[in-house]
Amino acid sequence: MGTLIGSLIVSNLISLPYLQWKIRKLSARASGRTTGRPGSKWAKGARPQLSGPACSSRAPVHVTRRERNSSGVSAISCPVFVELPIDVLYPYFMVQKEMVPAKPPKGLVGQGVSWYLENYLANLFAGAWEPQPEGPLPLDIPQASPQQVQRCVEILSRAKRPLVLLGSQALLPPTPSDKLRVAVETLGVPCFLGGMARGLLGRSHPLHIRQNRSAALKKADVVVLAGTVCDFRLSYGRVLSRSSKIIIVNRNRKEMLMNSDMFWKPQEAVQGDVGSFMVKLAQGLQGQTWASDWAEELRQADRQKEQTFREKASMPVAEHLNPVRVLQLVEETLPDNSILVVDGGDFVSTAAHLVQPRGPLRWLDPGAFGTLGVGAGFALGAKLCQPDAEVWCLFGDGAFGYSLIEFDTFVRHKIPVMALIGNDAGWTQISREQVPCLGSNVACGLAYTGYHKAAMGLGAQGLLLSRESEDQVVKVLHDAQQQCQDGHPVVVNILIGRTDFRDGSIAV
Ligand SMILES: Cc1ncc(C[n+]2csc(CCOP(=O)(O)OP(=O)(O)O)c2C)c(N)n1
Ligand SMILES: [Mg+2]
Repeated sequence: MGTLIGSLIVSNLISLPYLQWKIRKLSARASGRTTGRPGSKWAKGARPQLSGPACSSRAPVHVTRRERNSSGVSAISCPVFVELPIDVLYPYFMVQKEMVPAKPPKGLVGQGVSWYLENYLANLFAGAWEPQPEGPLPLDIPQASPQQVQRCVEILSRAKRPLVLLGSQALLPPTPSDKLRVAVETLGVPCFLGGMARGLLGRSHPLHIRQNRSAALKKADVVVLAGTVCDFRLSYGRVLSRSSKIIIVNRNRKEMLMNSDMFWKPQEAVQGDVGSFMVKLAQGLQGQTWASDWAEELRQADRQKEQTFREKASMPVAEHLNPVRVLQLVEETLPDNSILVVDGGDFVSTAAHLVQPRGPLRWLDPGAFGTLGVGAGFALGAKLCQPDAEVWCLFGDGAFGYSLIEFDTFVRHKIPVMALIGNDAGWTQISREQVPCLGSNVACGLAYTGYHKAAMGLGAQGLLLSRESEDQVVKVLHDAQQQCQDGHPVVVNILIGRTDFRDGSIAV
């Protein structure tokens, strides 16, 4: 914990001033995600007028506790923003000096105002000197009841084609990822892994299905949505079959029932901790097996899809490198101790199909809102919290525009992370639909900018991969790794051409 806090404070202090608000917040989020423990951003001087010493009185502690109590953040994990008013950021005597006149005023009005201000001050700091409980607040995590677990056990025991969709919430404490993995393996149900659950089963596990999720959901007779919600990613629930029995588990009731009774209907809606539920489910179904042809059918569909990826990887592209091939080579080269940070449009969505995180809590992406610009902050938090990990960042060139300048930070503070930029000279995910729809590429075009040179200008190492170095991809990746191991941040600028890999997928 000490290291975690130390790393966070360092990450908060070192990023460039004009980006620090955003970058600090993201690095705190990355630390929370990669360690499974809450990360907090220490925000001194969030705005110029707030700069100055942090308060030495107890008032901010008092305010923070009140906020935490009322916001109910313990049930689900999410970023929480707490803004401290300026008048409680400073010590009592400083505020008193600013607020209350030093000499008692003479006139009636002056005395009235003074009386009002003294009262106001007393209210503001009321209770600030009373002892407050130290340490984290006790968490209030809802749990599935034994009856709910039993009903789910019965539903699953009768299933012929069960399927589990595991999402980020499954990785929240208190269940350690190893225990969750054992539970999922014991359960023996084929599963799709999303968010921070990606990588839970390692590489090429027979229960881990990666492709054709919609088709699998249509065929499954029982689906367990374990920390996965029916938002746009599941087509608001429409992707589920009306004849399937749906079990949904989530700590948050509102999230759990999102779009239910409109496009889908749960058979069992369990408001509770996902990891603990999975462990209990596995215990309740110990010894149960399902016909192997269902899992085999899903694996066969995976193999077919992956064969089409191989074909796409070998297709010639009009110019530069084939991104599918490049990403396949990244997948082959990625070390076991890596953390992947992904930030961009089509390039990183392609990577999501081809590159596998090597373990749970090792994949950081922009999340449901797809907010570009998370890369550098995530990389900073990940590397500081897990210094022994190799942090590999996959960027689109458009997204990298938000993160380039943080290479200055990485250089100054000797934070060796690696950025691989899929440079297709554009906001391709947007132009892919904009051009056919509106007939114009306006605001989507970029240039084949020398990002490796820009990084070198900031003092980082820069490498270029282009058509001329087509047979050097793995070598250049190894060179980048070596430079990182020698303590340097590295940018590999990979010039890529166009493929049809992402045609037909969402482009917003
Ligand atoms: C902050 C932010 N701005 C805009 C968008 C919309 N958006 C989604 S993908 C994308 C294009 C990203 O371009 P790039 O990173 O180069 O990836 P590519 O699609 O070219 O591989 C844009 C602009 C967004 N998701 N977040
Ligand atoms: Mg691009």
